[in-house]
Amino acid sequence: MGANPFICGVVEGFYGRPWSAAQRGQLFAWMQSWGMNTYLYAPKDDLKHRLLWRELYTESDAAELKTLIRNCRGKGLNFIYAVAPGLDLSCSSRKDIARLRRKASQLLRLGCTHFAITFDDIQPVLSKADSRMFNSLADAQSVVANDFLKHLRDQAPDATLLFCPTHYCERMSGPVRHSDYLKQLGKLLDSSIGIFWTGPEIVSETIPAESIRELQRVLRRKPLLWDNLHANDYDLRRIYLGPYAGRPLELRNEVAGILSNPNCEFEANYIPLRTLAMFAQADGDWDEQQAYQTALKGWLLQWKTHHGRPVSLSELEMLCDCFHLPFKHGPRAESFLEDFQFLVRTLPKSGVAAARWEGTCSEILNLFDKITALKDRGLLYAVYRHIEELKQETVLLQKYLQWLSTGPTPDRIFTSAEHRPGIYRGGLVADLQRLLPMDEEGRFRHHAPPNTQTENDDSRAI
Ligand code: GDL
Repeated sequence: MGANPFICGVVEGFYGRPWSAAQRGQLFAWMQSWGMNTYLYAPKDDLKHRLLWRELYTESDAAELKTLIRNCRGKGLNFIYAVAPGLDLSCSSRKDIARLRRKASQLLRLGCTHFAITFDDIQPVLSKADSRMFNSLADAQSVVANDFLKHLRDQAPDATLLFCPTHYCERMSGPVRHSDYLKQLGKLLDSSIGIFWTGPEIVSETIPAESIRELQRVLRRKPLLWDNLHANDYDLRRIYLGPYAGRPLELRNEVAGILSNPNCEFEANYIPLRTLAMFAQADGDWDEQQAYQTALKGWLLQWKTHHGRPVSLSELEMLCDCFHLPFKHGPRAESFLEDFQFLVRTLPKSGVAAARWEGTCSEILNLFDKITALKDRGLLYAVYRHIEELKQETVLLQKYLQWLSTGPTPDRIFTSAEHRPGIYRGGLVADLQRLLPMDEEGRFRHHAPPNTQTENDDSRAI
């Protein structure tokens, strides 16, 4: 990774089913054509990356990895292999250190020269044995990482190493200038080792450049952003088709690079990654909305159908507005919500809001019909359940408004033949969610205070 070019690319670093060889092939082609340069292999559920990190890859797995590395490098991209030993690594065990080296040697033989060692999502404590040998968690992890780098360099002089800390965002570390853990990493880790950071939060809505300047001083280097903006492994009902957003352009001067850890559904990542590439290359001005529009046009080309009815740009935009970003709906989704709230209050009058509401409903229903004929079946399966769910809710709301406009008395109950009570939106998780209702801001309120309970309620506890 030579003379410090800005690192820009993708970390396959989520929980869940790792991407297939074909999906990674498509990813490399996208990345090459968009001018990205780095792919980090870190799928949490590749057993030999994390849970069974001590084990070597079998001959056939190794052959697949070798091909992957060759294909990645063949596209001019850096391939980085990450090992995540933190769940049960004993830093003081010579055997474990030897196993780490053995793992690195296998990957070196497969043609890999860039590595990462990751200690995210583990308990931030030293084991008893380790605390006899090391002063702190940072001390133990730094010794392991420095030894790992030395072992790599002994075999491949141009080898590089990246490091993911156990506290990888401000929510975990607290104010960075007061974090002993981060300060020690800064001091003890070999100065050539890049350190990952996800921003103020695990999933950061915004990442101010200033927050990184302070971190740089603590880490004594520019951190490398592991950006979880589009990651959806923590709530698989969500999917994020919106643009790279909430990061100012000057952030690029403060970090060594940005790797996006995006949606588990590979095919859903066109816009997130395309716009990240545009962000990394933007000259002077950066307009998220403009980048979004450009990426939408590019993505539309992948939405070819078998019948003669192509998906339109407006339908695709509506879809991406509906499944946008963790903290924000797209503009059309916002109007869709507002129009419904308005119509519920004003029916049976019609007007601009009613026309716009109906227009969006039709687009959603049409889109659903069209996507089943998509040529790219991978793309279809990536978005299918989300569009299906959107369609179901749309039909339900449409019917509800129709019913309201007939002027039912308040004691009447609305039903829909397709949305059967107890089945539709049913299941244990839905029941559990109802136990702890969320307010409009997504927060959970205190339950009714105990003194509002009746005596009868109390008797139930006996
Ligand atoms: C994390 C995990 C990552 C996961 C992401 C989103 C890091 C460094 N680690 O904490 O594997 O995909 O959150 O859930 O981000």
